[in-house]
Amino acid sequence: MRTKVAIIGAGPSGLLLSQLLNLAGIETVVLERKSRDYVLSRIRAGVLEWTTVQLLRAAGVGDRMDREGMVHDGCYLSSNNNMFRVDFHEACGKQVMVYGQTEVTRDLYDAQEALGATVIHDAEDVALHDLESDAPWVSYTIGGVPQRLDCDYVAGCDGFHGVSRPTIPEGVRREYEKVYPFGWLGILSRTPPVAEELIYAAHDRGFALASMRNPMLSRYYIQVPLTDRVEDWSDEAFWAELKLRLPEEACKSLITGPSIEKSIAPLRSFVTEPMRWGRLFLVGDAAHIVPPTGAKGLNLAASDVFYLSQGFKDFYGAGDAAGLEGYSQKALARIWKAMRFSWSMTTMMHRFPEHNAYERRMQDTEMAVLETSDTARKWMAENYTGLPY
Ligand code: RFL
Ligand code: PHB
Repeated sequence: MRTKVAIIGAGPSGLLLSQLLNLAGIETVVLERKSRDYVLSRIRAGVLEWTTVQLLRAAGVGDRMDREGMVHDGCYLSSNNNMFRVDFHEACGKQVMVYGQTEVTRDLYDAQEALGATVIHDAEDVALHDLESDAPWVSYTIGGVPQRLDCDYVAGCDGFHGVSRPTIPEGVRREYEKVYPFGWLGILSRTPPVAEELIYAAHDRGFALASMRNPMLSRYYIQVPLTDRVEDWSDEAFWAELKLRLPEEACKSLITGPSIEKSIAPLRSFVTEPMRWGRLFLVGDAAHIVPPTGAKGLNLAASDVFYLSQGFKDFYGAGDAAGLEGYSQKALARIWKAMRFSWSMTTMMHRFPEHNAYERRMQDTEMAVLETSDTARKWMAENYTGLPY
């Protein structure tokens, strides 16, 4: 088989890239290790920057998002029971869309099917070859039978644990990493959200987040030690701990119910440079990971896809390779700013086992600065709603 761009991974990065390229008449083949049902069972991001919203509309997958998604003009922050609101619209004239990653992925699958794009599931043993030549190719197996895909370029959209990044030789790859000494225990429950907007709560017992998917589906997280296991947390224990951390005012309207999903995610900041090697481009979580506190992971995947799809359009449309040449540098400039925002929100709002009384006071004071300074809230609002492409 032969195609122009071989795309490894059918997460949001891979499917959105494939969608934009196919719309522009550039042929792709997506190779995904898991089944479609498995991909669609993953519960992840919930907040879309406005630039992501516009990109999804441009990709022809905005209709259901515009009908069912919830536009939020602000969010609440709380510091040990003192809750205040950051009004994004007032601070920077922008807003975000609350619409689950699972729904974005489902919409992309449907749109890919309508376009007749090729997405191959259950592709195992994917390996990338001759990436420094003019004729790269990908080998894989389906049900144990070897397959070969020849292409012009490879887009590594295969997430943090994929094969694309490790294909870049160690001497070329530079990696920057910070692992945080805690994780997020998250649950999904068929209950109305506790508030009309998200609540990010810093508390002496640890961080908590109240989020949502729709008016009858809530998503809550609490910070837990890395040694905790999901089995250690009954639903009752989760709700009890959440109530202790969310502001009392909000807890009055908290409705609890059985969890329909429960999982623990470790928190990490990670960047690899460069994001291009020969004919391989890294996109999304394959190249970088942010802690979820800033809601940036999926949105960074979208901005990478934007830059790379523009590069391919210029190259195949007008023979102009400048966009492809400049992809890594352009994408990384935006990524590092989102890294800084995600790190600073995480550092301000979580309890670190190694922190002393001075460092705790600094965290409280940072929250107080956000509460009282228009300038600080403007900075947060600009970053949270998304920096321009
Ligand atoms: P994905 O989604 O990991 O998809 C990669 C795909 O590649 C496949 N794959 C392979 N395929 C073939 N061969 C191989 N060898 C392969 N290895 C892997 C995988 O099966 C998979 O289908 O990466 P992608 O597309 O770059 O998308 C990134 C986003 O999923 C991620 O950044 C976000 O979910 C992060 N994130 C959030 N981002 C936001 O913007 N806003 C949020 O509110 C937000 N909340 C979150 C999050 C991530 C979380 N977790 C669980 C890490 C909340 C959580 C709890
Ligand atoms: C979510 O709804 O899953 C979510 C929302 C905001 C975040 C992280 C996760 O910062």
